[in-house]
Amino acid sequence: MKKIKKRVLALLMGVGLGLGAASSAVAQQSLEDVMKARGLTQKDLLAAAKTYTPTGGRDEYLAFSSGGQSGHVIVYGIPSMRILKYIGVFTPEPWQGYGYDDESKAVLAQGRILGKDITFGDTHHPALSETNGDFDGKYLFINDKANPRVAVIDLHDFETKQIVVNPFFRSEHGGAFVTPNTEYIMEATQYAAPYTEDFVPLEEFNEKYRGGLTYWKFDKKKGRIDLANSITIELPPYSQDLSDAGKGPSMGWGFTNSFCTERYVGGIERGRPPFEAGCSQKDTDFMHVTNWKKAEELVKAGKVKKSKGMYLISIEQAVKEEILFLIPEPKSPHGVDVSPDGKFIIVAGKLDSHAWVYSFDKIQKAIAAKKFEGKDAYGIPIIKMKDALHSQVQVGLGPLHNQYDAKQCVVYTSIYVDSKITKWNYCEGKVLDQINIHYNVGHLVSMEGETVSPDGKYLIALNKLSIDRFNPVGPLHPQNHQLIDISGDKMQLLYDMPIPLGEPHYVTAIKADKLKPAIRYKSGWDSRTDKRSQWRTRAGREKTERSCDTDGKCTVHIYGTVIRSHITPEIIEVTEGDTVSIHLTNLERAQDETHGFAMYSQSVNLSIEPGKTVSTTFVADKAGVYPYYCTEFCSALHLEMQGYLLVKPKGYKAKAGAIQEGQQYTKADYDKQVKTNVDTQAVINSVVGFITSHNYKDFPEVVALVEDATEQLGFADGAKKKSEGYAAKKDYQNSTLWAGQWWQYQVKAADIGLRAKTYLEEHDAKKVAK
Ligand code: RUQ
Ligand code: CUA
Repeated sequence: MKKIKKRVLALLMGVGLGLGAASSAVAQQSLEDVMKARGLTQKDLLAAAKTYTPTGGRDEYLAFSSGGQSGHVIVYGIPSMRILKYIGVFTPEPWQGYGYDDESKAVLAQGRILGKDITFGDTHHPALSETNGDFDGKYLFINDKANPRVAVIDLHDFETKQIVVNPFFRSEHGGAFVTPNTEYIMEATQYAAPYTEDFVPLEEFNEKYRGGLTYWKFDKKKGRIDLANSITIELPPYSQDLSDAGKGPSMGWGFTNSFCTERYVGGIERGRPPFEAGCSQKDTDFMHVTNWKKAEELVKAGKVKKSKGMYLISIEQAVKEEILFLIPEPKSPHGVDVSPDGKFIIVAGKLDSHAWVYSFDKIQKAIAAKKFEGKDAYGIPIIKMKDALHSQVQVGLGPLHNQYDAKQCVVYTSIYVDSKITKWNYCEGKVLDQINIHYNVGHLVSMEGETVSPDGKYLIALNKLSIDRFNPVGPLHPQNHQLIDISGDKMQLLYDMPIPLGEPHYVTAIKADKLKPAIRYKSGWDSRTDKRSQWRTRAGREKTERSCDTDGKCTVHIYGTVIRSHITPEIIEVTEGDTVSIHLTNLERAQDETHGFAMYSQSVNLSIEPGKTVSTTFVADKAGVYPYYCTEFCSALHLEMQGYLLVKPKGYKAKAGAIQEGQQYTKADYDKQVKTNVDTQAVINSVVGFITSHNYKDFPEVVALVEDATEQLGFADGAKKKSEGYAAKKDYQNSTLWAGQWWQYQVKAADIGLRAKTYLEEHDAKKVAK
């Protein structure tokens, strides 16, 4: 019994013991010893204490960062700055099976452009869904600058559900930004191009090239963008940049920056001065002010024509209907950020040292009085800067973006050239504090800083260069996100976090308790369409169906399942030339029991989380033997979670005879295995005794574990019956093998039971009377 207990425990513990000695040595050191050895100051310790998160601890905020050129989204915790997940969005991501299973391939295929697969994206601006101007924790949107696309990520499971391609644009930058109730997601062009797909010479730039602003309609019930009810407003060929949606008094309006309103076209090789020279001549560019509420009313009144599947409002119509205005803004501006109360819009001028505060009230007064300084070349009325400006504040050289604090009138502006962050008061127009950044800060993010009720607390600087901040890893450097404490009057730098995955332009951060992600899927779930999969399979219902069309082309559908620690089926037989479609359902209910599925030479790699059904389809075009296995270390017998795809040559005749087993078993073997099982059961019973003698029902985590363990014991019982059946027939080969399977289920149950026991011990569970 002792020996068995040891054996079970050893098996369950696997590797990873032996830390005891080292940790007790550390415990003997004093804090001063460590500070001395590592050269740390009191200030360092304070910063460490503000970010350090003890084992098992959770973060207060979650950050969703663009993954830049990786086309992914990076999720990390604040203040620990621990990376939690990369979400595959525009780029395949094998760990999640994204771009490898049929279901997610279909999502990526929505992003095809001009008939081509685009397997990368230049992700820039993540935006969280809002209700009444506050983050609601339901969806995340992100844009792709290189290929004008927007993706929808459902925060119920952190998976990408939809990609939409802008039918008019050839490039974009300013997206995604959401309106206060996620009515629309804003996406503006960057580099002007013709709205048609044909060739138009650059000589016709002013007449035929166009910018634009799309208000993508979001269907909250379906959780998807609705192209048919989306609205694009045609804009002049200025390089539109970032946007922001109005709120409170400015609800219904949108603001979009631009640069290169000179409409300059470079051409170094033609002897022309380059873009950068011609695009920075004028002292001011234009802020575009758009009225999306009114645009929506026009659509409802049937006044807007459809083009390429959505509503398109021409510049002419936009001017006539008074939904589009321009206001001069500092040359080559970047961020345009509406204040939490919706009364002000702060614009930072990249080539200027000022931040410019516009008053929405003044803008409205000018519009109402039809007080304009003139029109641009496309007939759009221009509001005089003086008539719209509240104040103009010197914040540093090269201001880019703004983020709001919980404190009234306080805003933080990233200062690119000076490598600083400036904290200032935009109501009174005075600078409050500055901090150095390493180096050349781009965006910055405060906690829920884009909403009607920013939380303040932390600020993260997203830096364009890291230079000497980390151990060198070759010419391509990691990115550097710097965490800053903004809870006091003075900003305090807490932490440098390297990001090794593309240039993360923008981050948005939400209070973690607003997110309610699922632990498992409903059984047989297709997570990409959010419906039960037509390929779902229940335990015991696994099957293979082969059908051939009249040309003799055959398709084999395998309805399979995965559960600790086997894949059903374990042997798949097909004929050379067959199309093979493997559909796997994870039968697990337990938390974190994901199984993988990888196969030799077919580029097949699936991630099957509890409840999920995924498929992979390929042509078995070469006869041969193709092992497959589970890629997640899911259990002690994970390595045995394996199988073979046998692709038989056409016309193959099976040889006579059964599979030769390497081992022959006797009654003695059977009895030995049964004894092991009986002893194991005693261990399980003692664990069960411990659990049930405590108030485990007060711990939902433990209740879930107990359910899982009970299920495993049910399977053990099934195997036990089979084993005993064969033993009764004196078939000791099969009885011993099934007794082994019975033991496997016991081991899994014991594993879960011990986890539950440990949990109860760590959480000081109380003894209860039975
Ligand atoms: S912007 S360059 Cu968000 Cu500063 Cu993309
Ligand atoms: Cu399932 Cu390893």
